[in-house]
Amino acid sequence: MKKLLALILSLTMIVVTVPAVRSEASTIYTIQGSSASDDTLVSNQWGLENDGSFTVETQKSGYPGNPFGRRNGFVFGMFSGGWSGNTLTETLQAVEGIDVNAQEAWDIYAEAEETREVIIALIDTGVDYTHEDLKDSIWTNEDEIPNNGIDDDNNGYIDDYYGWNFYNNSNRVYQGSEDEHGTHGAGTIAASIDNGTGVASVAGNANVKIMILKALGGSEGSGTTEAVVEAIKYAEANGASIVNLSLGSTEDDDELYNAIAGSDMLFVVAAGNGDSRTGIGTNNDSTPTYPASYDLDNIISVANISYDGTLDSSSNYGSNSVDLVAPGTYIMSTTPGNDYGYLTGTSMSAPFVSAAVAMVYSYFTDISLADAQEIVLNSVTKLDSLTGKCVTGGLLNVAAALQYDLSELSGEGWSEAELREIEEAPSFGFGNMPGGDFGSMPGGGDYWGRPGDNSWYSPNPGYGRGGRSGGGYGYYYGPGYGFSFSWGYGF
Ligand SMILES: [Ca+2]
Ligand SMILES: [Ca+2]
Ligand SMILES: [Ca+2]
Ligand SMILES: [Ca+2]
Repeated sequence: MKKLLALILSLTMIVVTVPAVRSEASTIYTIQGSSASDDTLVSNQWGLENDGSFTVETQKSGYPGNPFGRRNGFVFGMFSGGWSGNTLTETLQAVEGIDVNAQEAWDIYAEAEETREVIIALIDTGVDYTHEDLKDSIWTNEDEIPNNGIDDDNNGYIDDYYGWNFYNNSNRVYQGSEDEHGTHGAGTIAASIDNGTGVASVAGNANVKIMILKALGGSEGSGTTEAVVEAIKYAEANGASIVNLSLGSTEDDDELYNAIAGSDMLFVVAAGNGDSRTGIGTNNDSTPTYPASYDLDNIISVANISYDGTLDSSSNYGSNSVDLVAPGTYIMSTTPGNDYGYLTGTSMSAPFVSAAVAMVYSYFTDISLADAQEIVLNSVTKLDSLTGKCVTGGLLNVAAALQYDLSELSGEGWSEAELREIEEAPSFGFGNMPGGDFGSMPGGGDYWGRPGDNSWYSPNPGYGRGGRSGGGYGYYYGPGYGFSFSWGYGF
């Protein structure tokens, strides 16, 4: 029985990343007058500079199908005149100044006499590294000769020139359309600025490179924590200092915790997109999501602010466990095949912060990563709408971070990360199973079951684990047996 449980455990250690795609059709109006750069789509990027003209008209009427369509260009929600009647039209206008002050940040950074190269490991789906707006910002392993079938740098990975694919266990870090999520995040971090095409980004003109570590894939954008952990080890061994994790699960996992706790890298993590049944963000303080909610010094947890200056309704929050917010609603960025499109979710917010920390760490060449983290968190733009929603109560402000007075730094660091003992889960106990046939498993940790509450869960006392996010299944086990379904949510 124990061996079988171990097998179930290893098969169900799953983390997922799926953007919180909108289910309604929408029209985007952008009439911004002045562009911050000559990138053709930059007027759609309210997160960089927001003059208040960005507007989304939403028409709700059970529009079937994927509102993102083919995502060819920036025309979003291509519903035609054939679709009419019973529509509810809502218009939401942007609020000027709800942005990360990118233009000013670019100008400040450009004046630096000296910068250092910073590598951000993007542990996600793959990335289209041939994309016209990304190809100049992709890390390559200079000690590896590509395509010769030899592990030239002796790091255990053959021909890992662009990173590694831990999902398929190969060196092919771009697999096509399933790699949209990572490609989109990469564009927010470091799409080429002022190259006359596509989008701009936070750190596209900075000394920042993206290491592509594909750990998620398939139509659901899911993967095992084992793959994520291996990717973390690769990142640290091959020169990354910041890890972007736009992924998560309501299921806790000791190995993931230990990998982060034992690392000297900084992890920027999406706070999560709430409950898929209601579409409403949840409180990570009381309903943790992992790894965002781990109480570790080297984690920054990021929530999603909308263009009107309020927390997006789908975003998780937490006055103790979520650090700050960054733009995450209708974010325009790169998608596979030289394409561009909007996505929404905390997955879109985290890359803004990863890029910002990287810029700060690159710009101030003598500070530690913990210092860079402190600078970014202490230089947010505080907003009344965020009171009680996150630790800082503020929105990422990259320009303010680059103007930080270094004499204000506390000097406290976390360079020697320490492992925390993980308490072993009890093998029996009492408690209520969630109500209903399809109740969500409680977030994270161990769950104590009571016999007879829901007979198809388990006839015996035992404990379960939180259901996976992303609409898959959770599991429940104990001295008896059991299995339960859980509606999850994407990131
Ligand atoms: Ca601004
Ligand atoms: Ca190698
Ligand atoms: Ca080679
Ligand atoms: Ca561009």
